Amino acid sequence: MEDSLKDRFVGVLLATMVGDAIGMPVEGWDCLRMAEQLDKLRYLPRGEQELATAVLGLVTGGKVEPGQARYSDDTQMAIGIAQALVDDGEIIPEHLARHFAKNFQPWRGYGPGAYGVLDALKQGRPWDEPARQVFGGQGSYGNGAAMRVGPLGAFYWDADVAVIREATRLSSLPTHTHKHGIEGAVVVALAVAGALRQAMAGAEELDVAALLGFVRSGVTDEVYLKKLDQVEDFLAAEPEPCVVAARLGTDLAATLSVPAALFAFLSRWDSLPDCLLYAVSLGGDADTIAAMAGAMAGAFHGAAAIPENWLAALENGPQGRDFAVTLAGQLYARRQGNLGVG
Ligand code: F2R
Ligand code: MG
Repeated sequence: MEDSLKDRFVGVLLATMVGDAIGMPVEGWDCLRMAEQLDKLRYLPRGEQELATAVLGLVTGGKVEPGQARYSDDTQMAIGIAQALVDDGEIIPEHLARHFAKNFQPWRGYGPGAYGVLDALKQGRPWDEPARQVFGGQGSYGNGAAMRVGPLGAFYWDADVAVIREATRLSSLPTHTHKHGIEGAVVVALAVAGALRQAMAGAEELDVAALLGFVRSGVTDEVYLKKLDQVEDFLAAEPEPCVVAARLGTDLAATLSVPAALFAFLSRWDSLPDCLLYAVSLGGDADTIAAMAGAMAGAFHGAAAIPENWLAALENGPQGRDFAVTLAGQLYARRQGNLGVG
């Protein structure tokens, strides 16, 4: 029982990293281009592809040399959340901001708003100023708060919905203060927690309707509620991937990428690799959609479901794959300690 929970904490962080790494080289490709290229790549010998050969090899089932798949800002920030929870046992935004700033490697592909915020934090600005001031004082509605929240969903897997909402809100504030940026993170955190709940209750098959209901129970924003309705309709109708992409969105905005990640998980929950490949195939913000779907699938299946060649391909230097496994183990221990059983 405890091993299974720990494996799912590890699964959340590692599948975030894998989804991020396989989607990153094709981030920004539209869905039709993805379909065309993936189809071509399937028949090309490895080494002939122009772009991101090694990592696309993962997507197309090829062999990839160890350590070649690099992660981006999505995983770097998820690491920051896990570290903050390990340190504090709760989200203290000021401390979380410090972790984000300490980990910040500008070349990891941050969104422009987040880049400026983290740069300002690194220079010592008060933790809550830059995020409030960005985008003319509106705050960011990008998916940056959602893409990183998987470890928080795991940590609060059996908490009340209101507790998950509040912890998620606090985790968004150092970079994302717009209500759509925050609510997107709430959707992902609830999906991760709900998936983990079902798995720990012994479910071998995901109860898709129950998971959607659980997420809906914690969402208040009308835009997201409408998107959840659309996700439900698509689950029944199973349109072509590029129709899903066009209707749900695959953009950097949270409202236009979180629903696609949820759909990828709910429609492909029975196989973690299929779920991630489908998420990438939607195109657009592929790394982030796959990172979010990965967190959900990792919560349900655990790290054991990640193909070995995908794990082997992940970068493994400082804060790489092995570090993530250790960190997720610490997050699990911290959570068990909080419960007085660890
Ligand atoms: N930065 C990237 N990808 C760069 C683009 C790659 C490719 N060439 C492509 O075309 O897709 N990826 C990383 O950024 C995303 C996470 O972003 P985050 O942390 O939310 O950043 P930011 O800058 O705050 O928001 C993202 C964009 O959303 C728009 N936006 C947000 N709030 C806005 C507001 N209030 N008003 C107007 N626009 C707003 C802006 O365009 C922001 O740049 C992930 O995909 C990660 O992988
Ligand atoms: Mg992205």
